[in-house]
Formats: sequence, structure tokens, C-alpha cells
Amino acid sequence: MKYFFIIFLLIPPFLYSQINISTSGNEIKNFPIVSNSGEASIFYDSSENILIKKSAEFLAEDIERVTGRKPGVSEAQKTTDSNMIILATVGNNRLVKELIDQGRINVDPLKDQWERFIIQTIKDPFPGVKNALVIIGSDRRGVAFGVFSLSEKMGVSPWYYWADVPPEKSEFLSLKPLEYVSDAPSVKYRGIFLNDESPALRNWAKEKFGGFNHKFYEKVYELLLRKKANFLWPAMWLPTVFAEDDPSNPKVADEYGIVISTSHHEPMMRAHDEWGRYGGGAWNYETNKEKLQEFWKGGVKRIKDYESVVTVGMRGDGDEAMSEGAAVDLLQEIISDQREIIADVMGKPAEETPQVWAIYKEVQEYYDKGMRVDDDIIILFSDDNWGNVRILPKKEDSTYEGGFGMYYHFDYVGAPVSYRWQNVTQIERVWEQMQLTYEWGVDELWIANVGDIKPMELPISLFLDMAWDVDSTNADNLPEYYVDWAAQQFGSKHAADIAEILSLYTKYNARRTPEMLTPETYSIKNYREADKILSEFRKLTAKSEALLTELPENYKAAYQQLVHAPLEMSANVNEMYIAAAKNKFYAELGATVANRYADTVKKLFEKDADLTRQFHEEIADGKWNHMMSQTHLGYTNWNHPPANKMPSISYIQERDTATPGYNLEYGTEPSWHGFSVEGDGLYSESFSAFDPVNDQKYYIEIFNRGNKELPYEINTKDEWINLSSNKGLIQYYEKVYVSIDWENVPKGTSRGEIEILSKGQSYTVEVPITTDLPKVSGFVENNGVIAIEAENFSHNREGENVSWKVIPNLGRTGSSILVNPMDAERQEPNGKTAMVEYKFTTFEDANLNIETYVSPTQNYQKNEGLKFAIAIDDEEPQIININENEIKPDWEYADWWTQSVADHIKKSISEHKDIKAGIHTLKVWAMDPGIVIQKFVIDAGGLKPSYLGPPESSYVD
Ligand code: REL
Repeated sequence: MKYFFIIFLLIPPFLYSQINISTSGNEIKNFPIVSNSGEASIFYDSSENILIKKSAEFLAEDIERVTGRKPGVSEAQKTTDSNMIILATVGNNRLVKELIDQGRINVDPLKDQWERFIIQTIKDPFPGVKNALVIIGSDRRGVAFGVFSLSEKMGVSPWYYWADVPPEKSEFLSLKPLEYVSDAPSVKYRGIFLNDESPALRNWAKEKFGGFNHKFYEKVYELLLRKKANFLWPAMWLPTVFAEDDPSNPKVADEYGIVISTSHHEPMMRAHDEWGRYGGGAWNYETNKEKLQEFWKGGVKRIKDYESVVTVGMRGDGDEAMSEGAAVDLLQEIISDQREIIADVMGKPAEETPQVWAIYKEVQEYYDKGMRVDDDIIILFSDDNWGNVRILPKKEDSTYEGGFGMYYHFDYVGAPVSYRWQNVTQIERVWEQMQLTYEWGVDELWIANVGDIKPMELPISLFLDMAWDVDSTNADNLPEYYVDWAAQQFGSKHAADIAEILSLYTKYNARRTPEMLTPETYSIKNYREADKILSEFRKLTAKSEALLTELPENYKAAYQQLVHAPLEMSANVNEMYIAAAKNKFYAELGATVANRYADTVKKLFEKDADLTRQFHEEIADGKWNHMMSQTHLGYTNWNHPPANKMPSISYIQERDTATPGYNLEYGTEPSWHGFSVEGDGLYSESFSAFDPVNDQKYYIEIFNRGNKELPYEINTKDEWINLSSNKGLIQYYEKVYVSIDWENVPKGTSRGEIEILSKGQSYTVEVPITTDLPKVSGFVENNGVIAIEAENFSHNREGENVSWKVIPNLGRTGSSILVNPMDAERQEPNGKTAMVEYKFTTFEDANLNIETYVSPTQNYQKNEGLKFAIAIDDEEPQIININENEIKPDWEYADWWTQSVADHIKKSISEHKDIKAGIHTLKVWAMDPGIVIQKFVIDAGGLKPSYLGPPESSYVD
């Protein structure tokens, strides 16, 4: 047990900075929750909704979690305790009424409000009572949210159960004098969809609770309340039926104040699998209307007494499109009939029961064609299943009464390749897309597909925190979000380091999902790309391992599941595919090391299974068994493989001798890598040019084609050539680095020579250099290419209406820039709009192609596309439409879409003719919000294939 005499230093923006807890035992001004004189007691009125009682019990348990002492909970209306915590909804508690009558509390801000609350401390509230702490809700969830806000501040993480986060223990707790009135939530309905739940969540729930029953769901409901959410699409994969598998599920949901609804293809509160059980025949409204109506009536009847949002509309059976030709007229008829059923069963006009129409996949075509529904129905838009919102309301729709929603994904089963194993979502992209969504007026319903919940804890947190209070995060404080979140789970001491690990491992995973990785993803040959990926993952894993050792024992289970295991598993898969790539690469060269890489692949494949086993058996003593059982290796189409499959490897026959071969990192490709020149040494190869500004350090890789040690020597007569080694004995391969001593080079353009000697053979490699360079400034060309991270502008000019804003860490390599504010009208590329400039230098007159790497934002405005403008120096700005040629309606299967979601970027190409050697300025004008630029690659003829593009060029001031 620790004693603290400090107020919590960490006040995450998503907690309420006014609510301050002290853990000192002698804060007399404060409300003593647990003090020397005992525990405060919790009271509520017996006439209140059951959620108030539950909230009281949760509060008592949370206090016990922290202090080890549990306050009494009572529904009596006595005023004998010296320190009372009173939970109430407005108008339902006699004691609160007294306080209102005495003018001690003002509940006016809560009248007719949705989910707001007051937390207030009162001295001497009643005769004989020293202190009261009142938590009053405008409604039942308002009370629960008030309670859980307090719990969070006391040190109970919303993830205490779902991620074994230990509450920060202290003997005493008191609340500083407070009069806190919460704002209304930014979004009315906020929740998650448990989806794609087999095998992981289903088998876990079965083992721990006996299935998706109310015992399981209570944990989900509690998590939602702790995250101040209120809405759920329950698990629905066959053979799951929420309302039937355990008839208590909907009832208990209502007791927790959780609003139940059903997913986009499950109308009228019926789960997908129910139709089969019901035996109603064809899922076809044209031929089987009556049966369907009867079925739907049953669905609505079942939830008559519970708070629900009824999904209306109809898709084909099981997430399929309806048959061709069905479409708009029929759908209008269906929805109108469904509303009649709703009105009839509920015994009140249809508009008095909340309903939602999901504009998902093909349904958006009907919406695009102009299909509309009664204006009390929430219109739920969606992303493209890959975190890019497909459509947002038009400005003229802002008065639409039913309001708009957004269905977003952190997990998806479908094209091009499902992602359902690790967290591959950068919270920065979630923030950017959901902020855009909010600013375009979508604030009635936000729901995220979270797969199995684990390991999506971080994006779920951000999503729900934003939905509760959209102003709590912004472009500037996103880095702090990581730190605050880490502090909430692991305490403040290591929060900054853990934040870095979280932000980087999700960035690395978001480059390409583990499921889509192949040996071909990262380039072995160019830009040392694959090795860079390895070293980034290794560095992060080493850092995480060190932290794991250092963390106090009680944080370890949480740390493993929230940070270390996901990182280690992802790193291992990346290592495995890169080892497979090297196996292939070296096998083609006949290099013996190919066989070692083949062994490595096997080892890493086995390690994957072992890491899964550790997650299941070792973390928290096996609490999360099954949770990582999703297959993830060896996808051959969109659907997961039946078993994890190792990437192909091959072995070569090793020569029983020592035989040399070599490779140049950057230059000509040695024919047969020395193989055909055995003994004659005729061929001469050449590096690409070295120059003093880039000061390149390229390697010669000498490799062995046999299994005996290979001696080599490497020399040069040119004193200005530095070699990292002059001789050695090679088992597999060795990299000899070549650099230039620029103080001593001949002026102008010249060539030096390196000679490689091995086993009586010699090979000559030329080393061209040039000092004949134009004056340089900014990013400098290196062998025909210049790469610039978008955040590194030399100048950022504000526009009259918009600006370019940096979003730290967003994107595959550095940070991104976006157009702010996000609901701005289109700007023209002139002196009035925002413009960023980048200085760069080219070495030769050339036609340049610029690849602008943009996040794959969809044309959410449904106009001709999102635009920005680009020019070099005084060129006329070229307008680039990032959505050009994105032909509807085949978006889901179109190549442009597949490529963009697989790569997590799109490349927009612009051509710039006759650019003279020298210093230039790249200018980029803001036009449409939604444009997110990650990087520019300027190709002066030297661009080589790679996944992430060349690393950023050297910069000269
Ligand atoms: O991500 C989605 O929304 C869909 O894949 C799912 O909703 C769908 O229901 C799937 O689980 C299968 O039916």
C-alpha cells in the first residue's frame, strides 16, 4: 500500500480536470471518500431505475479496489451518516430535493438533457451530516457516467477488467471541493460492434462464461459505461442470436442502460441467424413478404420494454446485396412497412421509436441515387471498411432531423484481405477521419466494429472518448493522448516511453496489415528498406522488453496484453516475411546463406505459435485463452486461411568449397554476381555516383556460395576511397562499406577503382564521384531522386479561410499535413489559400515526376473529387484530384481501391517539364479538407521500386 501526498499530476484531457482526488488522509476541506474516520456511505432512492443501484454498487467496488475498504450502499433515505454520497436522477430523490430547496444545488442545467451530470460536494448538507457528495444525472446514464468519471479519477481504469489494469492503491481518498456540471455528449449514441467473433472472442466467452450470455455481456456493458458509451451491436456470427441464446441478454443490457441495436444487415431487432431458425423460407420481400413481416414483428415485440434503436431497411441474406433490380422502390416499401410494424407493436407513432438506416456497401448507391427515408430515421453512413469514410452529409442536409451516424472499422472480414488479428489502426487516422465526420454534422450515432475487443483497446478508447467529448482531442494534443492513456493503464513513470511504443508499433502495422505482408512487400534491394523495417521493429521490441522488466509486477499482465505481446507478435511476422524474402534473394544468387534464412523462417513461424501460446496460457494466468487464435499467416484470398501457413522457402545445394560472389548496393548489377567470370575477372561493375553533399556510404556485399570459409581481400589504389574492411574470412556474407574522403578527391568528375580478390579471382568495381555540383539548398537530389516528408516544409503560409496543419505521427513514415478547418469550402489555388513550400535542389536539367503520397481519403463529398494544387517555382499550379478515375459503383473491387487500402496511401502523380539544375521551391496549395499529405517523392529519373518510397533526402540549410 502506498501513501501519496500529491494530487494526481496526470490529468488526461479526457478526464475532467476539475475533478481532483487527493490520496492524503488529512485533507479536511475535501469530501472524505475513505479517511481515518472510515468510509463514506452511498445512498440512492429505491424508486430509481436499477442502473442507479448498479452505479452505487460499482462505485463502492471501485473504492474498495483502490483503498481495500468498501463503503456501504443503501437505498434508505436516512441522514445519519456523517459523509454521504448520494446518487440520483433529477427529480427522484428527496434528499437532493431538500438541497435544491435550500439553494445548495442548482440542477437547472440538467433539465431535459441527455446524459449530463453534476458532481458536487456540499459541507453540512443536513443536520448531523458533515459532508455530502451528490452525483445527479439528467437521466439514468448521466448518473452512471458521473460515477465512472469519479472512478477513473480515483485510479480505476475503464480497462481494469478487459486488460487487467491494476487500480492505483491508496489508503485514503478524498475529493477536492467541487461543483462540476458535465456537458452533453458530443454524439448521442456511441458504441461498438462485436464482430468477426470466431474463433477468438467466441471461444474465450465460451470458456469463461459458457457463451455469449448475460454474464459475458455484463462485462461488455460495464466497459461501455466506463467509457461513457451507450450503444451496442451484439455479436451475430452464426450461430449467435443475442436475444435467444440467453433471453436475459437484452433485459440486462437495459438494466445497464445500454441501447441495443442490430447490425446493418439485420433489420428489426432480429439476429442474422434467426431467420434460419425461424424457418421462414426465402429472404425475399417480393416473394415472402408476410413471413418476413411476421418475423420482424416478433423482433420488435421482444424489445418493446427496452431502450433500443431499431435497424430498418433490408439487405440480402448475410451481408449480401439484395438481388439485382430489387433496390430503391422495394426498399422504400420495406421501410414503410417496417415502420407500420414498429408503430403497431410499440403502440405509438413510428417516429417515437428510434430507428437507424445503415448506408452500407451497395445501399449507398441507393442513397446516392436519391433514396431518402422518413426524417426521424438516423442515417448511418460508413467507412470503406478500412477506416476511410465513404460519404458525409452535404451542407444542405445539416437540418436533417433524424441526424447522421458513422459506422467505422478497426477490424474487417472482407476484401481485399481481412484484418482481424492485431491492431493495425493509427489513432491519428481515426481522429482525423472522425473529426472530419463530426465537422460535417455526423453526431447522432458513432459505432466502431471492434472485432473481439482485444487487442483494439487503444483505438476503442480514442473513438469513444471523441464521441463523448469531441473537443478533448485535437491535432496538437494527439501525442499526449498516448501518454495519458499509457499513464492511465501503467502509471505516469513510464508513460512517455510506453506512449512511444504504442504510437510506433501501430504506425508500423498500419503500413501494411500483417495479413497482407508477403516476402515481396518491403524491398530487399532498394533503400535498405527491409533492413530498416527490421531494425525499427527490433529497436522497439528491445525497448519494450526493457520496460517489461522494469515495470512493477502488478502492471506486467496489462503491459503484456496491451503493448508488448501485440508488438512482439507483429514484429515477429515482419521478421519472418523479410527472412523469407532474403531466402529467395540469396537462393537466386546461389549464396549459402539462403539456407540459413530458410531455417530462420521456420524458427520464426514456430515462434509465432509460441507467442500465441504465451498470450493464451501465461498472461494473467490464462485469462485470455483463445483471444489470439485468429489465423493470420498465409492468406491467399480475402478470407482467412484454415491454418497458419508458413511462407514458401527453398534450400540450395551448398558447394563443398568456398566460392565468392558479390553485389553492389547501388549501381550496376554484377553479371552473374561474379559467377560467370570465375577465373578471368573481365567484367567491371560500377557504383552509382558519390557526391560530397549526400556523402553516400554504399556497400559491396561479398557472399559465399559454398560451405567452407571464404577468404577475401579488397583494395583500392585511390587514397580518397575509404573501405570499412580490407580483408576477411566469410562464412555467409559480409558488407564492406565504401565512402569518400572528400578533402582529398580530384576536382570535378572522376572515377576510382576497387579490386576484390578472392580464391584467385579478381573483380573490379568502379567508384564514380562528382564535385561538380550546382549550389545546393533544401532537400538535395541523390542519384536522381528527392524525398520529402510532408511535415518538413520550409514555409507554411496561412490562408484566409484554411491552413495546413501538421498531424504528428500520422502516416507510414513521418507526420502528415491536412487542411484545417475540416468543414471548409473548396479553396482556389491563389494567394488567398494556404500554401506550403519545400526547398529542393536538383543536379541536372530534367523533367520531374512528383509522387505525392496522400492518405486514401474517399470522395466523401460525392463531387468530382478532393483536390490540392502543386507547382514548382512559378509554374501554373496543377490541380490534382486524388479521386480521379475512381469509378463507381465497383469501389469495393476496383483496383484503385484495393491498392489504396492495401498500401494505406495513394500516389498522385504530377509531371513538371524542363526543370533546370539548381535550387527550386515545391509549392502545395490547400483546396479541399480531407486531403492528407504524407510525403513527396520527386523523381528525376532515378526512382527505384520500394514500398515506403525512398527515405527522406539530406537537407542543406
Ligand atoms: O464489417 C462488416 O460490417 C461486415 O463484415 C459484418 O457486419 C458482417 O455482418 C459479417 O460479420 C458477416 O455477416
